Amino acid sequence: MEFKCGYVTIIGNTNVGKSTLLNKIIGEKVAIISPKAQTSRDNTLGIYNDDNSQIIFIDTPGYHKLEHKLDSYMQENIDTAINGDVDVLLYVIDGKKPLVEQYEKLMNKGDKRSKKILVINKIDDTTFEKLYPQLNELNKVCKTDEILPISALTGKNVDVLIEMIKKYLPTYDYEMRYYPKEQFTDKNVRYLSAEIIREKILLLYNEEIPHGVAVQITQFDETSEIVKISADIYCEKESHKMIIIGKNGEAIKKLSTISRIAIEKMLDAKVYLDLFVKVKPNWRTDNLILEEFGYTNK
Ligand SMILES: Nc1nc2c(ncn2[C@@H]2O[C@H](COP(=O)(O)OP(=O)(O)OP(=O)(O)O)[C@@H](O)[C@H]2O)c(=O)[nH]1
Ligand SMILES: [Mg+2]
Repeated sequence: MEFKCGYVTIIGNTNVGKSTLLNKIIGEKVAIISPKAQTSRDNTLGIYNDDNSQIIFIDTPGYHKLEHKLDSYMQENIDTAINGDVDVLLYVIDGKKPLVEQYEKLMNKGDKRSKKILVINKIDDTTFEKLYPQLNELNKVCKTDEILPISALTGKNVDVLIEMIKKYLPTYDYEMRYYPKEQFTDKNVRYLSAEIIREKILLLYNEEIPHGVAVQITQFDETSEIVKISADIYCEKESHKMIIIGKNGEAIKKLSTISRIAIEKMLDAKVYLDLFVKVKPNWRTDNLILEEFGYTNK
């Protein structure tokens, strides 16, 4: 018997589809997704299992400008995830944007010993005519072990990617799994619930609001049939609080409803969700508050 087991880190610019790819591979929603930049803040493990392998994927925050201490925390997460004992690094780029330019920003990232696969995502939303000339240019400069065009959204070539990764993982002559076969992430439902609320905030409000928002679960009571969840939504300004709540509380009602439905789907249970909006000026630059919110690597 030949068994494959190892670590794969997914890196790339913000919004290229790293978390979408992770969810597609795992077949569960382990990371939140949004059309806005800087969606993921933490590293998230997605554990892929089949009969002859276990692949531990690490989804990272996207590369972006460092403005706040929160950005430094996100950058630290990427650094940890690429410099550890990583067997394969996936460089994810957006097939709808200039390929060579995106590749060149990633080409020196990570440990020299890791194998590297350049993944060109979003090919469902571009044409061969647009891609082809760029692929020629890319081939001339690209030093990764493989290049693969995929669509994380439709799943095109995701199975090919899995088989490609397996080639580069250590081989065992016994079933080697770091995690139990039924475990598919390192995150618990409490964390995932907070993330779902943040995902819906990214969906409903303009860019400026979600980037300054943190969600804290204050109650998670699963003792009765209806799961009772309370969450504090922290924003940076009184004016943002007004926008989040909306006229006559309509905006927060909508946020609460769509968040509740998504959490119910995840938990497969009825949920009672209570949201509170609070203001903490400049929390993104305050080490103590970042720590309180769980944005710390200590
Ligand atoms: N058309 C198309 N859209 C995609 C694909 N993959 C992801 N997207 C979209 O791209 C946007 C960003 O996706 P995410 O998965 O959140 O991107 P990310 O790289 O994790 O972003 P950060 O967490 O901010 O670094 C979302 O609107 C996705 O629906 C794809 O294969 N095709
Ligand atoms: Mg992400």
